[in-house]
Amino acid sequence: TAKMAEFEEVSQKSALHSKPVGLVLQYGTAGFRTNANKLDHVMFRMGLLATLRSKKTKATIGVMVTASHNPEEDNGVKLVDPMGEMVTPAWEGYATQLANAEQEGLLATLKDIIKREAIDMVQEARVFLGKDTRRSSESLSKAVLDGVHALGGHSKDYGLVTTPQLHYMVCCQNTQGRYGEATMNGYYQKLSKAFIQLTKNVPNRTDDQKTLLVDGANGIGALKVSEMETYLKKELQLSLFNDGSTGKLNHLCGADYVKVQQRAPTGVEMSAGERCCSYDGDADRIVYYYTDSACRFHLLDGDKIATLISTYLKELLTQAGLDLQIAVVQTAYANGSSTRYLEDIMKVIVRCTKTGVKHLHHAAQEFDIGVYFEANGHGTVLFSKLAEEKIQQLAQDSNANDEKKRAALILQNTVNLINQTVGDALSDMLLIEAVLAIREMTVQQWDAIYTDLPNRQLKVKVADRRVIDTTDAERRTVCPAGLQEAIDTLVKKYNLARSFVRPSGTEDVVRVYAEADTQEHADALAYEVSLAVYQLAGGVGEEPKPL
Ligand code: G16
Repeated sequence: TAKMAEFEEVSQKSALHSKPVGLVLQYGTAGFRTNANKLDHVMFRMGLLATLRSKKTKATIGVMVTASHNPEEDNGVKLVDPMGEMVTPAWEGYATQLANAEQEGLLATLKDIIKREAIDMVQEARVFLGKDTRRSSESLSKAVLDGVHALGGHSKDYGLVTTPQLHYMVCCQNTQGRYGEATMNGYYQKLSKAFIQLTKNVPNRTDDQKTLLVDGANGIGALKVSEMETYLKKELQLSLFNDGSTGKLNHLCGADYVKVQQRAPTGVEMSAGERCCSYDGDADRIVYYYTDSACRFHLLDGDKIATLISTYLKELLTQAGLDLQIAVVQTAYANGSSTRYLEDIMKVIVRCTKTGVKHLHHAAQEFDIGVYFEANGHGTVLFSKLAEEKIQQLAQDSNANDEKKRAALILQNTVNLINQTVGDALSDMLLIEAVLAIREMTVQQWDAIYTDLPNRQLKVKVADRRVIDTTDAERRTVCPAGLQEAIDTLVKKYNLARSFVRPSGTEDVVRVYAEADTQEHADALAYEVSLAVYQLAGGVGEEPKPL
């Protein structure tokens, strides 16, 4: 039968992508991620899994080959569900089983998933594929295709795309074009049209306001923002740095570097007051920054972005007279000042979830308008069906007064500008630029909305980071014994202090976050908590040192 032939094909092809005996990988915050030379078998098997997922959902599934913010030597894979979301926890479980099955157990594991999910193997399958600019991405994406084809799935290879562009294509395909056209041209057209609509009526935008410095992290974002620029018809003029022509991916540049190090990337020529932004390695994150006349560096991270966008949306809702509930979703990394500002001054609902956009995305879906951003700059805005309908109705209502109608039209273009499938550096950048233009705000005025509490992030190496178990959206640890008590004691020494630790789901480290009233105190607390992790959670290598 056809089915038997397919299993035979899987058997033969999998031998060409064999698994190193004993290698065990965990499905992390955003899929599998490790050194690229350990991933060939994982890619082949994720091709198999995506095909099964497509048969199960009767929809197109996406596979993105990228390790995003990780160093060039790493790679990884992100799976995209039909509406452009991340795959569900049950399927993350299957992914783990499939990736870790020894060679001789692969078919049995595959058949087990087919049985448990009652998958109709005769059903057609379609997988969209994308990859970032890493050297290893080329051969690893071929391994994915081998997996798809072994199970008889159809494939469309988009080649070099950003992660959010692939999410977008999957969503367009599965909504039969209602979300947009599943081509690069369709993506650029939709975003640029909305951006031009939003900015064209802003009076007297100066050249300075239309200019933005972009750090492309030497990755895929640099390529794609250059492609998009021609569509923007000079309404936004970009100076691109770290475009990948010479520098190394994510090395001393990119959103993660800028956020964690709290300093400008290398290779960007910025003068005082100029607006700059950095993408990460697959362009799903963005952070903004500038230096002031005293050469001090100012970071505008995901929290500042969420505040800017939610303030803007709230104002528009008021002007439009629309009664829609707006909420902001953050993680434990959100700066305490941002949470206080959102709750106390802005009076919006704030939710906190575990790290990982998949968690934030789901929490944001519970509201009419859910703005979600991780402090690292990963985020977007979700509009419920009801919210989109109300906005549209008002925009078309001939009886509505001018102010209401104008606000509704702005909201409508804003919806079109946002990539609702996942955080998207290009879309977020255009949104931020549009908001600053419409509200006639400078980057300094945006920065002044609230003042960040000084903070510090550190990494600690331990023998096995799984010994750390957390609760309360990762704000407290329950294992190993004594660690939370140690953190509590240390936090009490400082004013306005807060600290937590969690195992990273993308790197082999434990992450430590601390904030306090001064930078010295935040640094001291981060160091002391790192030392506690090192001592109580099996630290390896050099002991942490004071900063
Ligand atoms: C991924 C996830 C993000 C997460 C980040 C760091 O980002 O998509 O949600 O914040 O990893 O995760 P962790 O602290 O567990 O290492 P990216 O941009 O690297 O794909």
